[in-house]
Amino acid sequence: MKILITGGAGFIGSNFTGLMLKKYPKYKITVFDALTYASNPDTIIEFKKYPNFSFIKGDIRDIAAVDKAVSGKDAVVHFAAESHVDRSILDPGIFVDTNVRGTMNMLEAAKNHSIKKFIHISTDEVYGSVKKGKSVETDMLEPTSPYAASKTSSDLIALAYFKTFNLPVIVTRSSNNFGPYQHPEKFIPLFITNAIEGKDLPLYGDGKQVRNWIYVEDNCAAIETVFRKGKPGEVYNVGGNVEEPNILVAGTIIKQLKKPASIMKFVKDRLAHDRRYALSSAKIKKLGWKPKYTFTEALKLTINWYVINKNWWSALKGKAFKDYFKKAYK
Ligand code: NAD
Ligand code: TDX
Repeated sequence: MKILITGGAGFIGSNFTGLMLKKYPKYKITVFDALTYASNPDTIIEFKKYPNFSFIKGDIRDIAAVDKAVSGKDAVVHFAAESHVDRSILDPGIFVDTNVRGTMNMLEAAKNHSIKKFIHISTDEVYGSVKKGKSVETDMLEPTSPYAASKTSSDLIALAYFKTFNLPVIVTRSSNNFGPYQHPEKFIPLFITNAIEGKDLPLYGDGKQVRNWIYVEDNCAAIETVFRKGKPGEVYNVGGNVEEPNILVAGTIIKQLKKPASIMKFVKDRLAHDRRYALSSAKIKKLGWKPKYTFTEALKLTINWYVINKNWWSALKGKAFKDYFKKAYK
């Protein structure tokens, strides 16, 4: 089996690539990634020791590059995307180009090369803010941010390729991931690394927004389960087993790193900030998957990883990051 993984130099994609290389030494795994600001080339260095690994630097917006990479493969797992909500508020255009057009290029190449399995990685943000209960796969899609809207569009195009061309597309929609190799622009790694550096932790609004956190290893195990047992044309939610307000997560990080509570600072809220995400994972549980980690133990592992791997994340918090940060928080 030859598998193409897009976005394999990013957070979830690299964790998934690591899992597949270890679990399937006979599969040929190729990562296709543009190495944008969101990636760190150091992340994939250790993959180079696997004889079944190869890497292509390429952009999913480039039809010819995509076509060449997909040719000869059996399956595609498509993670590559612009993934940060705050950046989509500052610059929505690239979210449409990458997430919508880029995904469409992947689907078109997959159709032309008769790909046997196409896993499209989506998000709980497609459902929008959830007042009560939990989102199920058939709920109405009500995305809020340009990021979420671009992911919703790409979901629907992916499902259209199943319905129209019978391309064996499966969609996973996971909740907020955290764990090793996540870019420090995102909430949990930003707060951990700022606390380590003795900087303030910028909590948006009243800090009572709720996220349904999942450890990245659990999400990767879910994607692998769907890869083996998922049904073409179906959507699978993948939620963690905890719902936690941001302010409590921030408090736990501060406590574990033995920092003063005063570093937590309330700042202006994100525009159209979704109040709560909550997923029902009943459907994927029927395939035999369930999350292994509790939030408490996974957060501890994650904090320890960032303490030990300062070289990995400090490389991502240079001048370009500081310039972005100033624009995002002014
Ligand atoms: P990430 O930003 O860490 O990584 C994205 C990767 O895609 C990077 O390696 C980047 O270089 C690559 N990429 C970006 N644009 C590209 C392009 N035009 N061509 C080729 N490669 C490109 O993202 P992540 O957090 O790992 O998310 C991966 C996927 O999972 C995304 O589709 C995202 O929408 C989805 N998702 C993420 C979360 C989360 O909590 N992080 C939750 C649910 C779904
Ligand atoms: O500085 C911050 N302060 C803050 O209070 C940041 C960066 C975030 N927050 C809040 C906003 C959210 O309520 O923390 C929560 C989590 O924020 P993000 O890490 O930006 O995640 P979110 O917007 O929920 O989106 C994430 O989960 C769904 C991923 O970035 C998406 O790619 C995924 O689809």
